[in-house]
Amino acid sequence: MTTLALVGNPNSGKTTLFNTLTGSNQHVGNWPGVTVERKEGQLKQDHTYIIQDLPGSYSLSPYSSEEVVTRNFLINNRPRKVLDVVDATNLERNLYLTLQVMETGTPMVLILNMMDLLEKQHNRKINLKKLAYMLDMPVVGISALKHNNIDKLVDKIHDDEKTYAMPTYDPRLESAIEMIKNLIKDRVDEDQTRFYAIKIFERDQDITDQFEFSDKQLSDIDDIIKTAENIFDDESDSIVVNARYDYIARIINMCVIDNGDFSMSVS
Ligand code: GDP
Ligand code: K
Ligand code: MG
Repeated sequence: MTTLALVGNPNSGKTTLFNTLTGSNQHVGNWPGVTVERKEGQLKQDHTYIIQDLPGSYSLSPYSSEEVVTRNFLINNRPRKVLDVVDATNLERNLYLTLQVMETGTPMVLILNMMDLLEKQHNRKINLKKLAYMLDMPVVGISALKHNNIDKLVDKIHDDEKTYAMPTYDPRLESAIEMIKNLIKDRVDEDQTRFYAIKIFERDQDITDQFEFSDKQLSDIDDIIKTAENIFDDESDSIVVNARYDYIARIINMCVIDNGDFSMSVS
């Protein structure tokens, strides 16, 4: 059995896609300890694939039960691939979660859903090839509602999973992440080191506690974080938020064409 995790912002169309991919082969329950619905099902076209519909999330920070369930599943259950469902009409906002999923090192397929709606917005186009190139991962545009391009998505599900280049942020932030990575590198899987290092940098208490660091280590980590906070004149979690949005802005700049921009540039 191969587990695939459906991840995305609320209302990106995850459940619609889940129903399309699994048909009636579904099992619905609850996640242990929380009143968050748990849904899994077999891929209609190939029953060796189990699809887990994870709760809608905007981030992998412990702000809500939904986000905690989603992040624990990605980190602890290690699905073979993440099917990241993104609302194509809201690309900037949705990519914020995409970047965080990338930080976990899980192989991914980026699914731009709601392409039927995007196509009606004549002023905006997304270059999917460029997006795939920049994110270094498979990208497919679909409409879960209209069942467009589902066969293409199923092909990508069957492709061998691949790693991708990690998004990199401001070099001054990268050096802090690197120092924290060095402190934990023998204790976590290599592909998950970046996720853990960023969470520790953000002062995520749950994750930091898991490591049971010595007082000396905690004070070294605190020095690393405070040095970065002085350089950026900002709180560490907000440094990371800004770094992700800067990265997304660069991607949008390269991959999205707004007709408004076009008419300005020829005038
Ligand atoms: P979830 O919160 O991510 O599970 O999102 P849902 O699957 O519940 O979808 C949210 C809303 O978007 C529903 O009204 C769906 O019918 C609609 N929707 C989902 N996929 C598409 C799509 O590809 N095109 C359009 N036009 N609407 C969609
Ligand atoms: K919903
Ligand atoms: Mg849903």
